[in-house]
Order: sequence, then structure tokens, then C-alpha cells
Amino acid sequence: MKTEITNISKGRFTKTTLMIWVVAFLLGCGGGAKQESATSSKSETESTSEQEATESTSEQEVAESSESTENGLITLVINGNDQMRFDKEELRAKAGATVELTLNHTGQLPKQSMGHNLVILKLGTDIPSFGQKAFAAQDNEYIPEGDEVIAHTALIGGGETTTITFTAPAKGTYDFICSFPGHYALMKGKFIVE
Ligand SMILES: [Cu+2]
Repeated sequence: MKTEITNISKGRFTKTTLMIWVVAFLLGCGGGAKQESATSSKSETESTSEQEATESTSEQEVAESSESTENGLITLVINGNDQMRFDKEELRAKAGATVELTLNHTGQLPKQSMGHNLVILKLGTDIPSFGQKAFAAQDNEYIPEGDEVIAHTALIGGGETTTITFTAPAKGTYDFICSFPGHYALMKGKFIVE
């Protein structure tokens, strides 16, 4: 056990090694941690390291989330074309971060016939029924009334660009679509918030 830990530390993690030793010692003596102390010395070392890793991860997360509150801006760019396609199937952000999303229409067709937008839908939204409502919302650039939309861009035609800024919602995998009639079948993807 001693050799193993020394090998793992290689001198760089002397403090960590000491902590692992102390923790391992306490676990070995304490009656409350029978399961952990009963395992082999290797997995004991691993579980202790995991424990430390978890702790430092949560510290890191706190640091990162406060950083994104101050200046953490996530910039996302996606393109839509005349073939009714987005060039990305996945967009990623962190919960609570400020997201600046740009949609470019790289085609040439006008927005009356090949308009594109990007609509991020709340979890559990039924896309076909949303698409149907969107179809009827031509006067509002195909954004239907209701509370199913987290964020959406303007509707644009070929050669145009639009940018929106919004706050990323809670962790989860959200659907995004183009709500122009008939487009959501092909123009869709996942907005993944981590
Ligand atoms: Cu479209």
C-alpha cells in the first residue's frame, strides 16, 4: 500500500498523499466506514481520490459559475441554408450563462419562402403540435403564443443574420427547431445545457 501510494503521488502530491493516509487511517479505525475500509488498498486509495476529486470539482463549479455571472459569455453560431438545413445538430451552454446566439442564413432565398429562425423549446414540448401552432402564427413570424419557448431568434431570409442574447436555462437537453412551416422535420437539434 505504501509503495502504491508513493508511486501515485510521485512527489507532486505530498500533501494529498498525507491526506489520503490520514483519511485511510481514520476510515480503517472508524466503525462508520466499514465498507470503504474493507476494500483492497488499491480501491481504498481510488475511492479517497474520487472523494477528493468530487470535492475539488464542486469547488471548481462554484468558481466557474461565479465567473460566468461576471463575464462568462458563451458565443454560439449556427447557419441555415436554402436546403432547409442547419449546419449543427448540437449547441452547448452552461446553466445560467449568458448565451449570445447568432443565426446566419447562408442561402439566397427570401424569408417568405425559405425563412429560418431558431427556437429553443422547453422540456417536454411536443414538437409536431408546436409546429402546428407555429404554422398558424404567420403574423408573429411563426412564434405561437404560449409558454413553450425559452428563446427564439427573428425570422430571416437568405444573406441575413440575427443575434439574440439570453440566459441558459437549467441543466438539460432541450430541442431547438426552425419554426417556419414544414422546416422542423429537418431543421432541428439539441441545445445541451451542462
Ligand atoms: Cu427554416
